[in-house]
Amino acid sequence: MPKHVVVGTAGHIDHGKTSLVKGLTGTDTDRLPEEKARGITIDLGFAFLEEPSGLTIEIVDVPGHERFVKNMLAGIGGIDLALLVIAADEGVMPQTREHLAICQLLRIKAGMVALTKTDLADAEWIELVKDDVARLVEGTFLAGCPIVPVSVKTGEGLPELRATLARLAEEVPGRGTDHTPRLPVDRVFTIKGFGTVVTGTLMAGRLAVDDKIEIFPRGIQAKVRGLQVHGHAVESAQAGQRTAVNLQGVERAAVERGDVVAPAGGLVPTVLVDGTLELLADAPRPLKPRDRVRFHVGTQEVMARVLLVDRTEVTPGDTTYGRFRLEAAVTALPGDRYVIRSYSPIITIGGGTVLDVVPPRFKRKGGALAEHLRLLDTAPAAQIVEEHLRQAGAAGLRAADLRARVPFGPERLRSLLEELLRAQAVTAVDREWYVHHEASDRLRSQTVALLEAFHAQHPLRGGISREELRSRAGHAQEKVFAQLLATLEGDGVVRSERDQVRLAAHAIRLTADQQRVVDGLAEDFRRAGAAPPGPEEALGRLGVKGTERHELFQLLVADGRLLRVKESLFFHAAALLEIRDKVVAHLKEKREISPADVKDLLGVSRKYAIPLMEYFDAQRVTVRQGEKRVLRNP
Ligand SMILES: Nc1nc2c(ncn2[C@@H]2O[C@H](COP(=O)(O)OP(=O)(O)O)[C@@H](O)[C@H]2O)c(=O)[nH]1
Ligand SMILES: [Mg+2]
Repeated sequence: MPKHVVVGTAGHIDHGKTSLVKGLTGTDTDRLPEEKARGITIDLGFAFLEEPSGLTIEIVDVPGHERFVKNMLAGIGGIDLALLVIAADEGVMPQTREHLAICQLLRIKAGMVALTKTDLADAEWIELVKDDVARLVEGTFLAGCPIVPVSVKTGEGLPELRATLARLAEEVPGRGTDHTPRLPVDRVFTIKGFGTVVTGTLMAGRLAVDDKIEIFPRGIQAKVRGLQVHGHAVESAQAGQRTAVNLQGVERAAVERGDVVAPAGGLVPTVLVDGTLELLADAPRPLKPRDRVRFHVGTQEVMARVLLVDRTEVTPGDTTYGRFRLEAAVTALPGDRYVIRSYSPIITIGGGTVLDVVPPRFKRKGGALAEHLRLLDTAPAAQIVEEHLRQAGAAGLRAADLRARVPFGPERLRSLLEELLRAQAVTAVDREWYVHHEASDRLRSQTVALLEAFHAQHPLRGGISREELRSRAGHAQEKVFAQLLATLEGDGVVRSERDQVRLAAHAIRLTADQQRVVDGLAEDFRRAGAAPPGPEEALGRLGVKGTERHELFQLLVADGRLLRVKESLFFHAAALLEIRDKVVAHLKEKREISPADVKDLLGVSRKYAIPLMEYFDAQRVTVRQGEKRVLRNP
């Protein structure tokens, strides 16, 4: 696979970034009419260099003006190398420092300095500026980096600069393939006849024509109609490439810079982001809870309030954990770096690593949240996955949910889940849901305790309905609960019949008097045959006050000795069987039966005859034809 390395310019306005990119590539990245008129870069510009080795260097040219740092941030997120441009005649200026700080906060790994406009300074001066620059980058990712003097005007130093850039690019490690593909959108436009096109640097993975994608955080699903890289149509784009994506069926107005194109369902939008939080040593004042800041991640910028996790303020130079309550949803993955700028004055003050994009609820006081974040920040990979599952509780998480919450690719995640399964730290349901063992143990003991309590409260009830039990067990996730009941049954702890669940050890134990009533009721209904008494009446005869809801009456209903034919009309099961045999025999002989026939056959009034006929219809024994019935299956 040919390699693509993304280089971003950085540095103060007018220090020669755009001229240098043009000198290197021939491309004038100031393409907006306003940029041409004012002679300054406002928005991101893009160019590229193809090295003989097959390496492509993508260049993102950023604006240096302090008012456009927001645009600079949108372009710099996905870069591999920083090209810090400092004019030899002017030296280090405010945005030189700010851009360097931003690159440092974004954890850009490497880069170089171009000391431009050398035709405007003498050799002695250039040496002084070089020393200055070396001091500036001390202690940063650029410490000891190449500092190449160059003049675009005379062309002096350009070949050396290009060679240095190519050498650094060769040294950039290839982007891993085990990542969810992501394209943070930096431009949106329409092309006549094609519709909406978005561009961005493909951060990870691979994007292909016909892929089903989603525009996050908007939740718009679409298909990739076409892809272009450097103006050429391609079938697929790979990590590191500047990519233009033609989206099928998406309105121009529906997408904006800051959105993220990724596989449908592959990411989660969030308005809460937890992360490490470092305040720059030269931040003008401490950061306090509820301070309003500009939160930048990927190509997105949203306003946010800071919440501090384990302290009342962050002093400049300090690192801690923080939570951001965002005023609009963003889409990021743990491991992403973010930058914050103060609301006013608009300057870069800090940043950090995203740790959690679906932060659990925690009590405000107490160290639980700090503990959780420390774990996500520092623990081995398997423990990070385990922690997410622990927090998910009995509801568990699908592998697909986890993928959008962890800083690892799908393959790594799968092997981590297998590791956790082997260690019995988690259990899998249907090979799809993962539940932490603490949660499933808790659910198990909770369910057993619920059954015990139910039996104690209703000693005469055979069991509780499965759904009722599940809802009492905190509305446990269906599949998780089904698996739990199956396990409990396999372990001989629980029995379930139809939709009823009971403890295996539970048996209905009646007192002598309760036994007398139950036997009496059964006997009464048995003897009454086709003309049974009402429940109240039957109970009354045994000296008990109550309706069919009485627990002793219900006991006979639950064990099937009494069958309900209609509302409060119950028959003894044996009696109902006899009635059915008689009706069927009659139908076999006469082919049809009327209500009057039923009355005669059973010697009962309409009050019993009509509900019985309807009951046999419902039981699919008979079919109604006018007022008469015939056998359903003669
Ligand atoms: N003399 C001289 N002028 C330069 C050189 N490079 C750029 N400039 C000028 O400096 C000004 C700002 O350059 P530009 O590339 O727009 O700077 P940017 O704001 O950093 O992108 C322009 O007028 C350029 O012509 C150089 O090497 N020598
Ligand atoms: Mg420029």
